[in-house]
Amino acid sequence: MTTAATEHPLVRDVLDTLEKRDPNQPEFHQAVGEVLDSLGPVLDRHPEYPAANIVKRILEPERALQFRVPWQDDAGAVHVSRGFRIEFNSALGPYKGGLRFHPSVNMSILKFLAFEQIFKNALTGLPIGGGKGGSDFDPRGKSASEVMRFCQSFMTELYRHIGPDTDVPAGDIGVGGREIGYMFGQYKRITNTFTGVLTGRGQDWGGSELRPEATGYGAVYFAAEMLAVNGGSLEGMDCLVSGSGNVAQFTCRKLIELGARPITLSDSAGWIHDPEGITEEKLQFVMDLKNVRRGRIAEYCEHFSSATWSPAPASGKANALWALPAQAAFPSATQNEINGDDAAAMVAGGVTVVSEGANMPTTPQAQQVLVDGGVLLGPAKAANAGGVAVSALEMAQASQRVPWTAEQVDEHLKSIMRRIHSDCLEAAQTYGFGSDYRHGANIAGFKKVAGAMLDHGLV
Ligand code: NDP
Ligand code: 2IT
Repeated sequence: MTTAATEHPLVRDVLDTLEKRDPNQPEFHQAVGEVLDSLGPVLDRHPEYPAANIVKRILEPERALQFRVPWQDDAGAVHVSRGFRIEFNSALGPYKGGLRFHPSVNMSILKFLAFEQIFKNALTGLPIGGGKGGSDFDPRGKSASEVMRFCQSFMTELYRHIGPDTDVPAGDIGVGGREIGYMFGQYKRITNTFTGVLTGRGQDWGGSELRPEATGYGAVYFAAEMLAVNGGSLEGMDCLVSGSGNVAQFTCRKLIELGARPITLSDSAGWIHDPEGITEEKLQFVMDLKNVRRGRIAEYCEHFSSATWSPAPASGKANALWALPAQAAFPSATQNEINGDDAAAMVAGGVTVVSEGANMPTTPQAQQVLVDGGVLLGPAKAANAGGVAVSALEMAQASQRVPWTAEQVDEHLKSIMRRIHSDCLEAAQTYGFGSDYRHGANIAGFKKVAGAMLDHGLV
């Protein structure tokens, strides 16, 4: 990216060094570029940050672990997957962030996710540092016992690096309640402790009410906040939703509750368009399909004749899902799922608000097209922070050994999303970025972390 901000001499130097040192980490460079793009005016106004070399320090993970995960399939064949945990920054609290199990997982993807997590977690206002981990293990097509053996082997190494006051993983792509259960069981067995070491636990064994719902609900609350500032609301809007996993499902549920109409869902094989709208009844079908039977979203069309299915485009190509006429969009699948062409199609199709449920779903080009097109763009580190925020509330409940009601958690979630929204807007305005939430999120998150790093001295 070459904007005025990345031309700040310090920022340019940092980016050049990063690209030379880690040439094979494009997703990490992209995530770093996005944050640095906002920091020019901050560094000019706060000489204490350059003086302490905060930018270079913040780009280096405190610890990046990679380990071997051997496991056996049901036929007895031996496999070896790679396990990772990036403990990126603990200035604000224990490392906190999800685990992703997907064949694409590598150091670059996990470093981008862990880096984003630092600022997202700072925005929640709760005491959590930034981390991320996972494996290139592919859960698709594996039996429950294969998944269990894999999770146990993964935790047999990971357990020594984590702890309720050290590093608290949770779910992400390919890791939901089932996997958290298997990993928690193994951690408990090895350490003989029952603690809040993982979040997203089952509600009978320490999990918070509304943690499964929190990311999707939070992304919808954030969109509602952005619209409210401009006198609008989600009611009556047709909404494009991608993905069909945890985030997409609960995004749909909250949209339906608020009187909006989700009309699309997708998975790695393709996407469905239901112009009559995805209702709560249809969503129940999707939840059973995806969470229990673990099938493809194409099956939706066999049950609901109003819908059509289209195959996923080749990697990097435009996705016609984003070209459908609609007023709001909630990308909730994966990184870089919206490119510049998709963004142009969204603007042409009438989209006025985008709330990023997935992490880094829009390329830098797409973001620029959306912002230039007058679209309200809620960046991932703000818009999807509801999930990790409720994870931090789960940690609080684990420390208290007292569960909260769903109403209490929802009230906290709503007020956290409202405050993140206003903090982003205020930071953007203070540093000359108008109402650009991307810059606001980066600046508000960065300043909290940088301030704590200064307070802690050179560590
Ligand atoms: P799930 O595993 O529950 O669902 C992921 C969905 O995205 C599935 O529909 C999956 O399709 C699809 N998908 C995954 N990878 C790809 C790909 N490479 N190409 C196309 N489709 C893909 O994960 P979540 O819903 O938890 O996560 C979705 C996004 O939200 C991720 O970016 C994650 O980092 C982010 N996020 C999640 C949070 C959480 O609390 N879970 C919190 C904040 C952000 P298929 O079914 O075919 O695999
Ligand atoms: O990207 C994310 O914020 C998550 N996957 C949730 C992390 C968490 O610790 O709940």
